[in-house]
Amino acid sequence: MGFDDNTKELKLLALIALCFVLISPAVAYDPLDPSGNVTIRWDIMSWTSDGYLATVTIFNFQLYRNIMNPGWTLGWTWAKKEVIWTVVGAQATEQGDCSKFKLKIPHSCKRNPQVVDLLPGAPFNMQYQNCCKGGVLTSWGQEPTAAFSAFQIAVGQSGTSNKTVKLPKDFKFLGPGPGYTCGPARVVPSTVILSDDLRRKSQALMSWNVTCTYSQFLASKNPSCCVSFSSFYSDKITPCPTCACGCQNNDTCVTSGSKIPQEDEKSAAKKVDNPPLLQCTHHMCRVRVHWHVKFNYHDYWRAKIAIINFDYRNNYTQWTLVAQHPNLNNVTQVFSFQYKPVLPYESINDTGMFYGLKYYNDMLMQAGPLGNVQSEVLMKKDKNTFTLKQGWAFPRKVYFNGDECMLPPPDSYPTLPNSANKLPTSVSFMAIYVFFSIFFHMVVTVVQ
Ligand SMILES: *[C@@H]1O[C@H](CO)[C@@H](O)[C@H](O)[C@H]1NC(C)=O
Ligand SMILES: *[C@@H]1O[C@H](CO)[C@@H](O)[C@H](O)[C@H]1NC(C)=O
Ligand SMILES: *[C@@H]1O[C@H](CO)[C@@H](O)[C@H](O)[C@H]1NC(C)=O
Ligand SMILES: *[C@@H]1O[C@H](CO)[C@@H](O)[C@H](O)[C@H]1NC(C)=O
Ligand SMILES: *[C@@H]1O[C@H](CO)[C@@H](O)[C@H](O)[C@H]1NC(C)=O
Ligand SMILES: *[C@@H]1O[C@H](CO)[C@@H](O)[C@H](O)[C@H]1NC(C)=O
Ligand SMILES: CC(=O)N[C@H]1CO[C@H](CO)[C@@H](O)[C@@H]1O
Repeated sequence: MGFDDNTKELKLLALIALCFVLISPAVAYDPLDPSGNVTIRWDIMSWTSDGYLATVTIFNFQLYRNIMNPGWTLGWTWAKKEVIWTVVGAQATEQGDCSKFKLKIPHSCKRNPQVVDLLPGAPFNMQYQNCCKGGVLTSWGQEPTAAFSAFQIAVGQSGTSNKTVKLPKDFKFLGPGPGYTCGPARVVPSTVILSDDLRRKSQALMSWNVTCTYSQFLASKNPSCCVSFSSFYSDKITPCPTCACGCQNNDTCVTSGSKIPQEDEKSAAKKVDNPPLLQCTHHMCRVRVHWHVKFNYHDYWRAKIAIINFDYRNNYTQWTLVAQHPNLNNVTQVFSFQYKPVLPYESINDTGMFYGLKYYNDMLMQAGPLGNVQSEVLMKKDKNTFTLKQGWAFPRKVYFNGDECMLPPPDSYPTLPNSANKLPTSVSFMAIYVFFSIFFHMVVTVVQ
């Protein structure tokens, strides 16, 4: 039982996914995280003489797409002539024209304000609960308690009751780059807020939600990462496709080993939204993921995964790697990364998320000798499906930080040599192991 049903189900799901892709490439839909979204919730906590005081909370409900350095920016357009008197735990990027005000000057008079988070360590009187993360949010799958952020906003000239207040319009979320599309604000049942000691519930006077979804297609027309393959049974390395991430910038790249200009290092330290400064490669990607089929034991097999950064200007904090492979339903052990299954459809357990260990390798350093992280995955074979033939041992899909990476074309995967049908003896196993460990190291460090 089950096998036929499963394949039918798989085919159906694939068909549905394909339809989504074909009908609307620009619509944000990620088959591995179908309900992934960023939700912005406004809770009016009190009415004031000319407006209200609200807590705005941003939730990153995406399973594996984090909001990276330099963080989120939230923008909207006021429905009336509202002004922002104060913001606590964040700040508007521009004050705008407040010349109409004489005594008390608002924080921002822009009709379409943009708000950014404060940096960690902001002065105490400017902090708000769950604020001040430099706009960085982990993904919900990684760490829900670090996947949301809040600030308080005092709004004037807005109406002072739930009948007269108008919802802001045209929300824009940058996280940190483009790619997100926000729906309209919708009034929702008032949020019930639990006090810190969990002993008192209070209720917002009015709440509304805005939901934003991500589309890689809107973010960039080229991928930002690519995948290369190798295996213990072949000396052929399948490199990333040429120009996998576009070759438009190949005249501004830096050849490996040359000195990075001093100013660049300085501006890099300022944590502004730096355009990448890439090492010259044939793929021109910011990140390459290498999947090496390392060992074939009797009941288990082992893959080695390396992630290599080619960008001299950006570290990846709290990076995530998602891989889809049919054998990920039987992961036995993951070395030096954390691992969590991603289960978009209850019945199919073929996708998982890898991420770094805190303070050890949760930051992928800028390009250079430290710009890589590595792991090994041990999987229990299902004797009915396991094979080294036809590239079965390689992942079907790979995402880095929520963006899908370009895979090599399937006909270029390492293939089994004809003689490999005989399993080597355990003595030569050891030799092969040593040889390919060295070989893998070469692949990671030398091959670009
Ligand atoms: C946003 O994500 C949350 C958590 O996964 C989910 O409950 C909610 O339905 C999503 N919202 C939309 C509009 O998809
Ligand atoms: C507005 O507030 C009144 C009481 O303050 C409440 O009865 C009513 O349901 C609220 N309306 C909405 C749309 O929240
Ligand atoms: C509004 O957002 C909050 C927080 O994300 C969520 O718990 C709630 O279910 C949302 N309400 C609706 C109606 O989407
Ligand atoms: C740069 O890209 C162009 C195609 O866009 C290609 O013709 C050229 O050879 C590339 N140059 C280098 C140095 O890779
Ligand atoms: C990356 O992080 C390291 C260690 O925190 C820091 O020294 C370096 O300046 C950072 N590089 C960039 C480009 O932000
Ligand atoms: C999915 O696979 C993982 C191992 O990779 C296993 O721990 C987990 O229990 C599986 N979950 C389901 C629902 O099958
Ligand atoms: C060989 C083996 O252990 N296979 C298991 C893989 O995982 C699925 C469910 O996750 C089990 O049903 C298999 O028995």
